[in-house]
Amino acid sequence: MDSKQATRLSKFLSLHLRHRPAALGLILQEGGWVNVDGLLTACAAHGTPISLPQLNEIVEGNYKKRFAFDASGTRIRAQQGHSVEVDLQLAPAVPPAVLYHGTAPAALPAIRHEGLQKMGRHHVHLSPDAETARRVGARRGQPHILTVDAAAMHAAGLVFYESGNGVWLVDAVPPQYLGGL
Ligand code: HQG
Repeated sequence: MDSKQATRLSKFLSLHLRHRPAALGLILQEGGWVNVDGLLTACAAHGTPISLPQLNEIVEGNYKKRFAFDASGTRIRAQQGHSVEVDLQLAPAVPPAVLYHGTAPAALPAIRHEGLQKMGRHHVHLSPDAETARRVGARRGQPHILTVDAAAMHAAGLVFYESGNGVWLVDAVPPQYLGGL
């Protein structure tokens, strides 16, 4: 599979495992899981056949680890980024002292005012290093990098989760915890 096809199939899977499972006739199980067999059958039935080796390649080859199999390998889910109501059953975790968020300069006035909000997602997504944050922010043009005083937030009782792929998730980041505004 060439990288163009891998990207196309990965986007197709993201769309359905995060946002529109019903469009493939799928219902996400608790934790966001679907059966691999059912997923591949549904993809084929909807005009986008994906073989099991291709699926393995997408899951393993994706540098962001967007998708994960369960321990038995019979189920798959998106690790984060859902818009459908789903409980990913993530355990609260102690964050690194400092986390990073890459955003667009145009968003800064609103962020100064109300902090980071989850917008269309279930959580605010934070990166463990500035380089990753830069890549996330670059999706919207010239990125602006904010630092997040995660240690202080954690000490104040705000709850963090770590998705399976190294993204840190939190409900909101009030402006007083942001650096670089
Ligand atoms: C901004 C991709 C105005 C926020 C990436 C961001 C990441 C505000 C945008 C993952 C705001 C939301 C998440 C406020 C936040 N006022 N704008 N108060 N608070 N924003 O895409 O963090 O490809 O929902 O800065 O790589 O950019 O999906 O979040 O610019 O890991 O796997 O509102 O999405 O991963 O944008 O990206 P998003 P994000 P995937």
